[in-house]
Amino acid sequence: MSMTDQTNITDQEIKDTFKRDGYVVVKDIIADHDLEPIRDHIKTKVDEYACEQYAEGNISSLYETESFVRRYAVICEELSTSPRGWMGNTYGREFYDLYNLPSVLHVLGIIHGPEISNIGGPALRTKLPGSIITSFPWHQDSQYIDQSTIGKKERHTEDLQMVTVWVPLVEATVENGCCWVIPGSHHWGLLDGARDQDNNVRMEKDVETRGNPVPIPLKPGGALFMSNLCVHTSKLNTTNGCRWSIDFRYFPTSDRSDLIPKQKQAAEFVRDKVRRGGREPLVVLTSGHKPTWEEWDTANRKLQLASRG
Ligand SMILES: O=C(O)CCC(=O)C(=O)O
Repeated sequence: MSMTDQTNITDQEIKDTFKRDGYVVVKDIIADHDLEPIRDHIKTKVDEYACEQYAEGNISSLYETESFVRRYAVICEELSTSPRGWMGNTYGREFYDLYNLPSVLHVLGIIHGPEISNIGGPALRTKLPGSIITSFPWHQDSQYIDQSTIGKKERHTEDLQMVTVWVPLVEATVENGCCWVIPGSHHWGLLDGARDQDNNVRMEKDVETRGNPVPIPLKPGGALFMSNLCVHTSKLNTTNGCRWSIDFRYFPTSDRSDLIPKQKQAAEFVRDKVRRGGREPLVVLTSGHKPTWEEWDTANRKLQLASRG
């Protein structure tokens, strides 16, 4: 299949752009009905949260008539809270389906090759109005994957190609805090940086003056595919609504035949870290057996049971 018809970018352009810039934006790649189950998941969680807070007398209204973009923001405003992470166990059939969307796998096949797995859990994000903690400082995703301890620098995945797929659930604009990237920065290698007390990674060098940052405003339906070494950030949301998005990651399955020993070791590091976190990496592209939802669900439940001892 060629992507040209739907997205106005050819397979060759996808390949060349990703190689040159360390990221590629593909518009109109995900149908709205494929995003709706994720939005429904969020709506359910926000509703549960509103009911809980209302029952405890912490908020004066359930804010049921507020829009998708506004409801959680209004609740958080009244609670005077602005959390870094977003509540909710982001796991279920709707996420399995998203990781396996044929159009997304098609692009991944072009830039990443065969035999890849999803890391098993997404980052479902809201950037609340004025939230500093979710205005993520410049970083490379490898830094988050590799460095689990505050202040400690670890290097595991510098030589492993991983791909982040960043997908807006509402229109992402400069005003509400879309992603920014530095084209070509994936050629800089894994840069020094460490997690700070707030859990966000801080880099040691001033990357803004080393490259030319560009914003990536994106409408729902589009996706930003980024290398794990692409330097990126997202800035302050200056609107009064939530910027909802989801991002999920892929890495080579550790038994892929073209991996050199240090890449295999890095793939095993990622696989084991994911498993310790209670998720089974999901093989999405393979010439072998591809797990069904039921098989993946069973594997995840077993891991969860084992971790409870
Ligand atoms: O969604 C955002 O605001 C930032 C996302 C990001 O930095 C990432 O996916 O690594």
